Formats: sequence, structure tokens, C-alpha cells
Amino acid sequence: MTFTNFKSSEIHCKIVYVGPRGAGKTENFLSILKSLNKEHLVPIIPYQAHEQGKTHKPLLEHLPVELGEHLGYKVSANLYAFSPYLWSQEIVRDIALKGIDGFVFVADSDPSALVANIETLRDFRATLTHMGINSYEIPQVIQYNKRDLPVVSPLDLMRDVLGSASFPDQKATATQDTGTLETLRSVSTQIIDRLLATL
Ligand SMILES: Nc1nc2c(ncn2[C@@H]2O[C@H](COP(=O)(O)OP(=O)(O)O)[C@@H](O)[C@H]2O)c(=O)[nH]1
Ligand SMILES: [Mg+2]
Repeated sequence: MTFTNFKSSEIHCKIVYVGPRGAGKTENFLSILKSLNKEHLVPIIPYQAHEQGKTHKPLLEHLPVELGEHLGYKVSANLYAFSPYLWSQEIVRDIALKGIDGFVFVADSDPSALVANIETLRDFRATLTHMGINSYEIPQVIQYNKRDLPVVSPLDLMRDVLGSASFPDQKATATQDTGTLETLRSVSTQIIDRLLATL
């Protein structure tokens, strides 16, 4: 839930990263960690395990970030990423989805992941519907990650099957820090604009 403290001019928001397993959610967070000023970041999740090449992957990741100032407001965001199969668990929904302000759908451009992309986005929208949230009305960005692969699904096809022509979308190669900050900026700008429009 967006939380605005008018006295200290602060805006806090909650952004959830979703996408099929292996699409690059963790890699987006690692890229954001690298790209934003280190002193602004408080990594809580076990990134070290990831960096040391261990096979264990965290199921739920949380990354608080300071996004700077927008129209005089100091903006911070809590980013969450979690494995799709945890959505059915109420505790995960409580932590990660209650009060969601916007989401990033990280799609995998590997052609073999096309169906997983479609199913994951469909299931995520259904989960939000179940929680009384209209997933088509909240700020969102569809990210086409892994554009560096030698063979990728054509953008037009991905737009078509993911219905993303109606939403802001972004090409990315998270492993090369391309498109990751742009994605975060796009979803957070939508959230802030929407909030400020209601004041
Ligand atoms: N070639 C390529 N590999 C990527 C990219 N983004 C992520 N990966 C790799 O894909 C695998 C899964 O990424 P990860 O971030 O763990 O996926 P998650 O399950 O969505 O968190 C890892 O080996 C990543 O290094 C990308 O843009 N290009
Ligand atoms: Mg991950």
C-alpha cells in the first residue's frame, strides 16, 4: 500500500516482481543493487548464496530501495520477488501481495519459456483477482528479459500472447544491466503519478 507521510514528504510503495522460474527476477534485483548507489540499499535477502554460485535459491526475496526525489517527495520502494508456486500460500500473499502498488512481469524471451510466461502471468492475474484486486488497473511493466540469447521469441509474438501492447513494456538483458533500472523507473513513475493525481 502506498504510504504517504506529508510531514516528512515521503512516499513508500510496494512493487512485486513476478515471472516464471528462471526468467531473471533475482538477476533484476542483482542488477538494481549494482546500479543504484550502494549507500541507498539495504539488502536483506541471501544474495551471497546466489553470488557464491550455490544452487540454493531463495523463494522470497525482498529488496528495499531509495528511488530519490520526485516533485519534492522522497520515494522509497519495497521490491519483492517470489516463486510462482508460492502464490497459493496465504502467508506469501500476506507478505508480498497485500497492499501491492504495482508489479513487474519478468518474461523469459527463451522460446521454450513462452507457455510458462503465458501461464504464470495468467495465474498471477487470477491470484490478484481472488484478492479483490483488478490486475489490469494497477501500475505494471511487462519486461522481455534475456534479449541477448541467440534465439529469442519475437517481440510482436510476446506482446500478442502476453497482452502487453496495452501496458508499458521494456526489453532487458538483466545479466548485462540493460533495461532493469528503466523497468523499475517505469513502474515507480506510474505509481507516483497515480498517487499524486489522487491528492
Ligand atoms: N543470457 C541471460 N541469462 C539471464 C538473464 N537474466 C537472467 N539470466 C540467467 O537465468 C538464470 C535464472 O535467473 P534468475 O534471476 O535466478 O531467475 P528467477 O528464477 O526469475 O529469479 C540465471 O542463470 C541467470 O544468470 C539475461 O538477461 N540473459
Ligand atoms: Mg529468483
